[in-house]
Amino acid sequence: MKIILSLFFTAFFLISLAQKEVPETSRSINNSQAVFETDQQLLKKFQDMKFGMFVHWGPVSLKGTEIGWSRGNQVSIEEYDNLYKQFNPTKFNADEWIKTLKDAGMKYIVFTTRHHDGFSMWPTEYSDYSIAATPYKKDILMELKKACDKYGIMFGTYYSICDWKNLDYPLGSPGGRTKKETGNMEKFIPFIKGQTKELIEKYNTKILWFDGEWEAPWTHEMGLDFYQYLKGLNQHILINNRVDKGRKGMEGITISKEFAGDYATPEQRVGTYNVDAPWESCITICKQWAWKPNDKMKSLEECLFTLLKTVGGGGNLLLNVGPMPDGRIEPRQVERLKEMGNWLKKYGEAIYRTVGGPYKPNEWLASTRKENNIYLFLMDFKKSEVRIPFPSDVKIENCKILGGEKLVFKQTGELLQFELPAKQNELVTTIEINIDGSAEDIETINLN
Ligand code: JFZ
Repeated sequence: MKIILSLFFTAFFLISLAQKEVPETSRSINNSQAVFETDQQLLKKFQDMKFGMFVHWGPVSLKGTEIGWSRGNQVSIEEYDNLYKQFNPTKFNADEWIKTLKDAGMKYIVFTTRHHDGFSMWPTEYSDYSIAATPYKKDILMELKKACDKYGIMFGTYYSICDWKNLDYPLGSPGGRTKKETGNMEKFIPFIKGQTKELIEKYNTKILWFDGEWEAPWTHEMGLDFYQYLKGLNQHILINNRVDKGRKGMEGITISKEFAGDYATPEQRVGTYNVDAPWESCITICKQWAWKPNDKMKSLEECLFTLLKTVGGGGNLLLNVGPMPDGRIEPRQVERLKEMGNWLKKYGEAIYRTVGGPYKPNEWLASTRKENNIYLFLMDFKKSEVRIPFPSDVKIENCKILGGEKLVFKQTGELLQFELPAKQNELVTTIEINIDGSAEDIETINLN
């Protein structure tokens, strides 16, 4: 008996040792000053979520013009900076927003806490230019955070490094094209460090979505220092690649491991296929980031195909809404999001917790994979037969319409063929292919 027990404890000890020794594999950046670690467990959870809600909101919604950018452009600086005195979104209901988010099949939120216009949407200790000074007064950010906690939604915050109103930030409106004599980054950096510390410690944000890093006053050294400062406050947060200077224009792809940031952020476009590095496309449901009356809204087809091409390319989609000045999300935007959610209720298993590929997305096909399954999304597909390349050394065991009938397929050499039943009356035909082996081992396949 003693021998059995000692064997058991030895085995248990060795297993636990092995578990302990498995390094927390981190994509880290070795820089002369420091090593930057990404919480891989949190990153995987974020990537598995695939679909989030971006929210651009502030007193500028009273004008229906673009947040930050319309200051000193369509709206005079004087008028823009006094809008907060009328900002009273009495119909704001955080639970309603988060229910809309969940009904869309979204799993996380990124909310603009302070955009380039310098207005803070929470009662920050570091500025009087905040929600506390409005007729509304209430802490919108805390209400959102509590609603996220209540409904199991990951809470994330957008924060602009540039601040075209703050006298300590060297550039001003319109669009950062003017210079302030009062500019002093040595005073400005403690301000943004103090504010972001509040977002981490008081609101427990899990995502710090930076922006406004592209201007000259913000340097690579400042970006590295800021990233390290923030991770020093909480190692278990994700910080995008706009904290530093690694974003290549609107591409958003972190160019190398030289720059800080846990994931890349292509903007207003589906990111380039990449299943080896984390990325998220941020795209507006309308044209403008902030609310605009009668703005052109994307069709369900465009929204759905954007999601499929993004996830099929290995990324997340952060789809943006701009709430109205009364605090509601426009009913037509709510409806579009609900339509997205209805599709995801039926086919979400082919989206969540998958990996992009193996086919690089094109105009009519996107794909994902999980365990021994490959999912194909045929977008607006008019033909009755599918003929695509397929690795001859991977054995297909089954092929079916996801949630529907089995398909007769033929796998000959490097070719897979199957007939589709009579025209599906859906925008997307979703196919599940079961294979013998792990679908993630399949090399990327280019469809010309
Ligand atoms: C930025 C913001 O300016 C924009 O308002 C929104 O918040 C988006 C998510 O992020 O978009 C940019 C960033 C940089 C440029 C243009 C738009 N640029 O350098 O021209």
